[in-house]
Amino acid sequence: MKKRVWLAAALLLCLLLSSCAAPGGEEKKNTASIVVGFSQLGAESSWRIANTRSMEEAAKNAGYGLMMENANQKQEKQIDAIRSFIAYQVDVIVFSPIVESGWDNVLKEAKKAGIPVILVDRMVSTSDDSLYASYVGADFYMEGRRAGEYLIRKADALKAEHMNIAEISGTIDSTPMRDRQKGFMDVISADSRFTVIDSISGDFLRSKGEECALQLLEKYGADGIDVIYSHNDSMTLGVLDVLEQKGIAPGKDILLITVDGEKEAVDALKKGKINCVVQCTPKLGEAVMELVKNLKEGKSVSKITHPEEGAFTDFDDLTDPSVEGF
Ligand code: GZL
Repeated sequence: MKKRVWLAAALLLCLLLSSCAAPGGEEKKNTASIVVGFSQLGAESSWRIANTRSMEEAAKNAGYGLMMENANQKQEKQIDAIRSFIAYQVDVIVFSPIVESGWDNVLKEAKKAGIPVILVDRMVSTSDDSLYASYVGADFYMEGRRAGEYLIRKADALKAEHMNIAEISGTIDSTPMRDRQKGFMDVISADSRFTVIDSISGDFLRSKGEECALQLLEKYGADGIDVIYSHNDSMTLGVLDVLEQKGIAPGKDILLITVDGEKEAVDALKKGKINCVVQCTPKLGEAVMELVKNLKEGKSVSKITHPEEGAFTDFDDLTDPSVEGF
Protein backbone atom coordinates (compact mmCIF):
# COMPACT_ATOMS: atom_id res chain seq x y z
CA MET A 1 0.00 0.00 0.00
CA LYS A 2 2.77 2.38 1.09
CA LYS A 3 4.66 1.81 -2.18
CA ARG A 4 1.55 2.72 -4.20
CA VAL A 5 1.16 6.00 -2.26
CA TRP A 6 4.80 6.96 -2.92
CA LEU A 7 4.39 6.10 -6.60
CA ALA A 8 1.24 8.28 -6.87
CA ALA A 9 3.03 11.15 -5.11
CA ALA A 10 6.02 10.85 -7.48
CA LEU A 11 3.68 10.81 -10.50
CA LEU A 12 1.80 13.88 -9.16
CA LEU A 13 5.10 15.68 -8.64
CA CYS A 14 6.18 14.95 -12.23
CA LEU A 15 2.85 16.22 -13.54
CA LEU A 16 3.17 19.40 -11.45
CA LEU A 17 6.73 19.97 -12.63
CA SER A 18 5.82 19.36 -16.28
CA SER A 19 2.86 21.79 -15.99
CA CYS A 20 5.32 24.40 -14.64
CA ALA A 21 7.29 23.98 -17.84
CA ALA A 22 4.07 24.57 -19.79
CA PRO A 23 3.64 27.58 -22.10
CA GLY A 24 3.58 30.01 -19.18
CA GLY A 25 6.95 28.69 -18.06
CA GLU A 26 8.30 28.73 -21.65
CA GLU A 27 7.02 32.35 -22.14
CA LYS A 28 8.70 33.37 -18.88
CA LYS A 29 11.88 31.53 -19.95
CA ASN A 30 11.81 33.17 -23.42
CA THR A 31 11.46 36.79 -22.24
CA ALA A 32 14.02 36.20 -19.47
CA SER A 33 16.35 34.90 -22.22
CA ILE A 34 16.42 38.36 -23.85
CA VAL A 35 19.58 40.06 -22.63
CA VAL A 36 20.21 43.76 -23.23
CA GLY A 37 23.75 45.13 -23.09
CA PHE A 38 23.59 48.75 -21.88
CA SER A 39 26.56 51.12 -21.90
CA GLN A 40 25.67 54.12 -19.74
CA LEU A 41 28.04 57.08 -20.12
CA GLY A 42 28.38 57.98 -16.46
CA ALA A 43 26.66 59.33 -13.36
CA GLU A 44 27.48 63.02 -13.84
CA SER A 45 24.08 64.49 -13.00
CA SER A 46 20.71 63.81 -11.41
CA TRP A 47 19.39 63.47 -14.94
CA ARG A 48 21.81 60.62 -15.67
CA ILE A 49 21.05 58.84 -12.40
CA ALA A 50 17.32 59.08 -13.10
CA ASN A 51 17.91 57.79 -16.63
CA THR A 52 19.83 54.77 -15.34
CA ARG A 53 17.03 54.05 -12.86
CA SER A 54 14.48 54.25 -15.67
CA MET A 55 16.43 51.77 -17.79
CA GLU A 56 16.85 49.32 -14.91
CA GLU A 57 13.17 49.47 -13.90
CA ALA A 58 11.95 49.06 -17.49
CA ALA A 59 14.21 46.04 -18.13
CA LYS A 60 12.99 44.44 -14.90
CA ASN A 61 9.34 45.07 -15.76
CA ALA A 62 9.90 43.60 -19.22
CA GLY A 63 11.56 40.51 -17.74
CA TYR A 64 14.76 41.20 -19.70
CA GLY A 65 18.28 40.62 -18.46
CA LEU A 66 20.24 43.92 -18.31
CA MET A 67 24.03 43.93 -18.44
CA MET A 68 24.90 47.56 -17.59
CA GLU A 69 28.38 49.05 -17.77
CA ASN A 70 29.01 52.59 -16.45
CA ALA A 71 31.74 54.30 -18.52
CA ASN A 72 32.40 57.14 -16.03
CA GLN A 73 32.52 59.73 -18.83
CA LYS A 74 35.10 57.83 -20.90
CA GLN A 75 34.32 57.04 -24.55
CA GLU A 76 36.94 54.30 -24.63
CA LYS A 77 35.14 52.53 -21.79
CA GLN A 78 31.90 52.64 -23.77
CA ILE A 79 33.68 51.11 -26.77
CA ASP A 80 35.13 48.35 -24.55
CA ALA A 81 31.68 47.69 -23.08
CA ILE A 82 30.10 47.38 -26.52
CA ARG A 83 32.84 44.92 -27.53
CA SER A 84 32.15 42.85 -24.41
CA PHE A 85 28.42 42.81 -25.23
CA ILE A 86 29.30 41.53 -28.73
CA ALA A 87 31.51 38.80 -27.27
CA TYR A 88 28.71 37.84 -24.86
CA GLN A 89 26.30 37.81 -27.85
CA VAL A 90 23.63 39.91 -26.13
CA ASP A 91 20.34 40.23 -28.01
CA VAL A 92 20.39 44.03 -28.29
CA ILE A 93 22.99 46.70 -27.50
CA VAL A 94 21.78 50.00 -26.06
CA PHE A 95 24.10 52.93 -25.39
CA SER A 96 24.15 56.66 -24.68
CA PRO A 97 27.14 57.98 -26.66
CA ILE A 98 29.02 60.53 -24.56
CA VAL A 99 30.11 62.34 -27.73
CA GLU A 100 28.87 62.11 -31.31
CA SER A 101 32.05 61.12 -33.13
CA GLY A 102 34.25 57.99 -33.08
CA TRP A 103 31.73 55.13 -33.09
CA ASP A 104 31.75 53.75 -36.66
CA ASN A 105 34.30 50.97 -36.10
CA VAL A 106 32.67 49.42 -33.04
CA LEU A 107 29.20 49.82 -34.53
CA LYS A 108 30.41 47.99 -37.65
CA GLU A 109 31.57 45.16 -35.38
CA ALA A 110 28.10 44.99 -33.79
CA LYS A 111 26.48 44.99 -37.22
CA LYS A 112 28.80 42.19 -38.39
CA ALA A 113 27.82 40.20 -35.28
CA GLY A 114 24.15 40.70 -36.20
CA ILE A 115 23.36 42.57 -32.95
CA PRO A 116 20.98 45.55 -33.33
CA VAL A 117 21.99 48.80 -31.61
CA ILE A 118 19.63 51.31 -30.01
CA LEU A 119 20.90 54.81 -29.19
CA VAL A 120 19.36 56.24 -26.03
CA ASP A 121 19.54 59.94 -25.08
CA ARG A 122 22.37 60.98 -27.40
CA MET A 123 23.12 60.61 -31.11
CA VAL A 124 26.18 59.51 -33.05
CA SER A 125 27.52 61.27 -36.14
CA THR A 126 27.92 58.68 -38.88
CA SER A 127 27.53 58.54 -42.65
CA ASP A 128 25.99 55.07 -42.32
CA ASP A 129 22.75 55.20 -40.33
CA SER A 130 22.28 51.45 -40.82
CA LEU A 131 24.79 51.13 -37.95
CA TYR A 132 21.98 51.78 -35.46
CA ALA A 133 18.38 50.59 -35.47
CA SER A 134 16.79 53.49 -33.62
CA TYR A 135 17.31 56.60 -31.47
CA VAL A 136 15.21 57.31 -28.38
CA GLY A 137 15.77 60.69 -26.80
CA ALA A 138 15.01 64.37 -26.62
CA ASP A 139 14.87 66.84 -29.47
CA PHE A 140 17.64 68.98 -28.03
CA TYR A 141 17.32 71.55 -30.82
CA MET A 142 13.74 72.27 -29.74
CA GLU A 143 14.89 72.46 -26.12
CA GLY A 144 17.36 75.18 -27.14
CA ARG A 145 14.64 76.99 -29.06
CA ARG A 146 12.35 76.92 -26.02
CA ALA A 147 15.12 78.55 -23.97
CA GLY A 148 15.52 81.27 -26.60
CA GLU A 149 11.77 81.85 -26.92
CA TYR A 150 11.52 82.27 -23.15
CA LEU A 151 14.32 84.87 -23.17
CA ILE A 152 12.61 86.93 -25.89
CA ARG A 153 9.36 86.86 -23.91
CA LYS A 154 11.22 87.88 -20.74
CA ALA A 155 13.09 90.73 -22.46
CA ASP A 156 9.75 92.00 -23.81
CA ALA A 157 8.17 91.82 -20.35
CA LEU A 158 11.14 93.66 -18.77
CA LYS A 159 11.24 96.15 -21.65
CA ALA A 160 14.97 95.40 -21.75
CA GLU A 161 16.92 97.46 -24.28
CA HIS A 162 19.95 95.15 -24.19
CA MET A 163 21.03 91.92 -22.46
CA ASN A 164 24.48 90.32 -22.17
CA ILE A 165 24.20 86.52 -22.23
CA ALA A 166 26.82 84.05 -20.97
CA GLU A 167 26.37 80.42 -22.00
CA ILE A 168 27.60 77.51 -19.90
CA SER A 169 27.53 74.55 -22.24
CA GLY A 170 27.49 70.81 -21.66
CA THR A 171 30.06 68.24 -22.79
CA ILE A 172 31.71 69.47 -25.99
CA ASP A 173 30.64 67.45 -29.09
CA SER A 174 27.72 65.86 -27.24
CA THR A 175 24.34 66.02 -28.95
CA PRO A 176 22.63 68.00 -26.16
CA MET A 177 25.44 70.55 -26.11
CA ARG A 178 25.46 71.05 -29.90
CA ASP A 179 21.72 71.22 -30.37
CA ARG A 180 20.77 73.16 -27.25
CA GLN A 181 23.30 75.78 -28.37
CA LYS A 182 22.08 75.81 -32.00
CA GLY A 183 18.40 75.98 -31.08
CA PHE A 184 18.99 78.85 -28.66
CA MET A 185 21.18 80.81 -31.08
CA ASP A 186 18.78 80.31 -33.99
CA VAL A 187 16.06 82.02 -31.94
CA ILE A 188 17.96 84.94 -30.41
CA SER A 189 20.75 85.79 -32.85
CA ALA A 190 18.59 87.99 -35.08
CA ASP A 191 17.42 90.06 -32.09
CA SER A 192 19.76 93.05 -31.64
CA ARG A 193 18.88 93.27 -27.93
CA PHE A 194 21.01 90.21 -27.20
CA THR A 195 24.78 89.77 -27.15
CA VAL A 196 26.31 86.41 -26.27
CA ILE A 197 29.47 87.60 -24.52
CA ASP A 198 30.93 84.15 -23.82
CA SER A 199 30.39 80.39 -24.02
CA ILE A 200 32.36 78.06 -21.77
CA SER A 201 31.87 74.34 -21.05
CA GLY A 202 30.89 73.01 -17.63
CA ASP A 203 30.72 69.40 -18.94
CA PHE A 204 27.27 68.95 -17.33
CA LEU A 205 28.91 68.85 -13.88
CA ARG A 206 27.76 70.88 -10.84
CA SER A 207 31.36 71.45 -9.70
CA LYS A 208 32.34 72.80 -13.11
CA GLY A 209 29.21 74.96 -13.14
CA GLU A 210 30.58 76.62 -10.02
CA GLU A 211 34.01 77.08 -11.67
CA CYS A 212 32.37 78.59 -14.77
CA ALA A 213 30.35 81.03 -12.66
CA LEU A 214 33.50 82.20 -10.84
CA GLN A 215 35.36 82.54 -14.15
CA LEU A 216 32.56 84.57 -15.77
CA LEU A 217 32.12 86.88 -12.75
CA GLU A 218 35.89 87.42 -12.62
CA LYS A 219 35.96 88.32 -16.32
CA TYR A 220 32.75 90.40 -16.70
CA GLY A 221 31.61 91.31 -13.18
CA ALA A 222 28.01 90.82 -12.00
CA ASP A 223 26.99 94.01 -13.84
CA GLY A 224 28.41 92.71 -17.10
CA ILE A 225 26.15 89.64 -17.19
CA ASP A 226 22.35 89.83 -17.50
CA VAL A 227 21.53 86.21 -18.36
CA ILE A 228 23.21 82.84 -17.90
CA TYR A 229 21.97 80.09 -20.23
CA SER A 230 23.16 76.78 -18.79
CA HIS A 231 22.75 73.46 -20.62
CA ASN A 232 21.76 71.45 -17.55
CA ASP A 233 20.42 71.84 -14.01
CA SER A 234 23.50 70.39 -12.31
CA MET A 235 25.68 73.18 -13.67
CA THR A 236 22.96 75.78 -13.01
CA LEU A 237 22.70 74.75 -9.36
CA GLY A 238 26.46 75.22 -9.09
CA VAL A 239 26.08 78.71 -10.60
CA LEU A 240 23.23 79.50 -8.22
CA ASP A 241 25.37 78.58 -5.19
CA VAL A 242 28.19 80.90 -6.35
CA LEU A 243 25.83 83.82 -7.05
CA GLU A 244 24.29 83.56 -3.60
CA GLN A 245 27.71 83.27 -1.94
CA LYS A 246 28.64 86.54 -3.69
CA GLY A 247 25.43 88.33 -2.65
CA ILE A 248 24.10 88.33 -6.22
CA ALA A 249 20.36 87.52 -6.41
CA PRO A 250 19.91 84.62 -8.87
CA GLY A 251 16.80 85.03 -11.05
CA LYS A 252 16.81 88.80 -10.43
CA ASP A 253 20.28 90.37 -10.73
CA ILE A 254 21.20 87.66 -13.25
CA LEU A 255 18.49 85.65 -15.03
CA LEU A 256 19.04 81.87 -15.09
CA ILE A 257 17.77 79.64 -17.90
CA THR A 258 18.41 75.92 -17.48
CA VAL A 259 17.55 72.52 -19.00
CA ASP A 260 16.56 69.12 -17.54
CA GLY A 261 13.82 69.72 -14.97
CA GLU A 262 15.19 67.98 -11.89
CA LYS A 263 13.32 68.62 -8.63
CA GLU A 264 15.98 70.90 -7.08
CA ALA A 265 15.89 73.17 -10.14
CA VAL A 266 12.09 73.33 -10.26
CA ASP A 267 12.05 74.11 -6.53
CA ALA A 268 14.49 76.97 -7.22
CA LEU A 269 12.17 78.19 -9.98
CA LYS A 270 9.30 78.26 -7.50
CA LYS A 271 11.49 80.36 -5.17
CA GLY A 272 12.28 82.84 -7.98
CA LYS A 273 15.96 81.84 -8.12
CA ILE A 274 15.74 80.32 -11.61
CA ASN A 275 13.59 81.86 -14.36
CA CYS A 276 13.10 79.06 -16.87
CA VAL A 277 13.49 75.27 -16.63
CA VAL A 278 13.30 73.58 -20.03
CA GLN A 279 12.20 69.97 -19.58
CA CYS A 280 14.28 66.99 -20.71
CA THR A 281 12.83 63.72 -19.45
CA PRO A 282 15.26 61.00 -18.25
CA LYS A 283 12.44 58.44 -18.27
CA LEU A 284 13.34 56.72 -21.54
CA GLY A 285 13.54 53.12 -20.29
CA GLU A 286 10.06 52.00 -21.28
CA ALA A 287 10.41 53.33 -24.83
CA VAL A 288 13.78 51.56 -25.16
CA MET A 289 12.45 48.22 -23.93
CA GLU A 290 9.44 48.48 -26.27
CA LEU A 291 11.93 48.89 -29.12
CA VAL A 292 13.88 45.87 -27.87
CA LYS A 293 10.68 43.80 -27.92
CA ASN A 294 9.73 44.95 -31.43
CA LEU A 295 13.23 44.33 -32.78
CA LYS A 296 13.29 40.80 -31.32
CA GLU A 297 9.87 40.14 -32.85
CA GLY A 298 11.20 41.24 -36.23
CA LYS A 299 8.90 44.26 -36.40
CA SER A 300 9.96 47.49 -38.09
CA VAL A 301 10.78 50.31 -35.68
CA SER A 302 10.88 54.11 -36.07
CA LYS A 303 14.37 55.48 -36.55
CA ILE A 304 13.76 58.36 -34.13
CA THR A 305 11.49 58.60 -31.07
CA HIS A 306 11.24 61.94 -29.19
CA PRO A 307 9.36 62.16 -25.86
CA GLU A 308 6.86 64.97 -25.27
CA GLU A 309 8.62 67.89 -23.53
CA GLY A 310 7.92 71.51 -22.57
CA ALA A 311 9.22 74.13 -20.15
CA PHE A 312 8.35 75.66 -16.78
CA THR A 313 8.88 79.43 -16.51
CA ASP A 314 8.28 82.33 -14.12
CA PHE A 315 5.30 83.29 -16.30
CA ASP A 316 3.51 80.09 -15.23
CA ASP A 317 1.25 79.47 -12.23
CA LEU A 318 3.97 77.70 -10.23
CA THR A 319 1.46 76.56 -7.60
CA ASP A 320 -0.04 74.21 -10.22
CA PRO A 321 0.71 70.61 -9.07
CA SER A 322 1.78 69.74 -12.63
CA VAL A 323 4.83 71.97 -12.13
CA GLU A 324 7.18 69.40 -10.64
CA GLY A 325 10.66 68.03 -11.23
CA PHE A 326 11.84 64.43 -11.63
C1 GZL B 1 20.26 65.09 -21.95
C2 GZL B 1 21.43 64.40 -21.31
C3 GZL B 1 22.25 65.39 -20.56
C4 GZL B 1 21.48 66.08 -19.47
C5 GZL B 1 22.54 66.24 -18.46
O1 GZL B 1 19.44 64.16 -22.55
O2 GZL B 1 22.26 63.79 -22.28
O3 GZL B 1 23.32 64.69 -19.95
O4 GZL B 1 20.93 67.31 -19.86
C6 GZL B 1 23.23 64.89 -18.55
O5 GZL B 1 22.08 66.48 -17.16
O6 GZL B 1 24.46 64.94 -17.96
